[in-house]
Amino acid sequence: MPQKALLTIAGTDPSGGAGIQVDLQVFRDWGYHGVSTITAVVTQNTGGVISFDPCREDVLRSQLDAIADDVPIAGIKIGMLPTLEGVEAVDAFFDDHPEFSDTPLVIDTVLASGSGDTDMTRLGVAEAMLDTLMGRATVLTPNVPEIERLTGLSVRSRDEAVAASTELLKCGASAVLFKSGHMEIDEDDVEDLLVTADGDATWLEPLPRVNASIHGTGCQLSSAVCAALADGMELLDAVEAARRYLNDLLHSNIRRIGKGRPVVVRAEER
Ligand code: PXL
Repeated sequence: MPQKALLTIAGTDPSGGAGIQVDLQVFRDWGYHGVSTITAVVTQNTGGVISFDPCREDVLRSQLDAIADDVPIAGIKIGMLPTLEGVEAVDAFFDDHPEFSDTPLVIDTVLASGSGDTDMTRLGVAEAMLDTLMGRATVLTPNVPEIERLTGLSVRSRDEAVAASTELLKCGASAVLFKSGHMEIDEDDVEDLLVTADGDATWLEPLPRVNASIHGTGCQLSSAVCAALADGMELLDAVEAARRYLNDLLHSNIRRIGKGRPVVVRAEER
């Protein structure tokens, strides 16, 4: 039996801090070979996103078919998916490959860049994702601005976070991992929330906050959850393990490699 791999369906980041480039590094950290299909070429550096060019939908689909027909896949992560045509192509791919119906699927609900200043999707894409792909997810990983835009609800308190996550689950996803990072309900720690379709809402272990705006954290958390689920962990354990993995990196491996935001590095300093 060939070795199982993890698949990321996402956009690129030339700086290596986010997107496909960092997803593959996370998969490697968790002991998996990474396979990747590109949804968009993003022109960006550590200073931010400048522009993006979506991959043609038939090219996205043929990348997916080529790899899915070849390599056994233990988990799938979807990141930036900026066009309606792209969403339709990926949704049709899942329709045509029912063998993935039990494969863990983590969808990072990327709507804007982590710094929040640049739209990463075209108009109507969030709604199309809600109506189609998001319903297939094992877990969605929205941050505050994303869950507010997806549900139309404002999230300023713990109760509102539970309410918005519960609302988001109406799309059919099995769970929502709500990232409270932007909210500062606690000055020193980050307390994320896991809400499952069977009605459980669990505030997760508080982890020490890093007081810097680091590029690529959402990409890395969702990829790590994907890897932990592929390992066979229960959802709550997988999410906690992924959060601890990222939090450790954020406290030890942060460097400014360029003029803009710091990133997680895995190489030795030279
Ligand atoms: O974190 C959202 C995100 C996803 N994908 C790519 C990105 C970013 C943020 O900058 O660059 C390629």
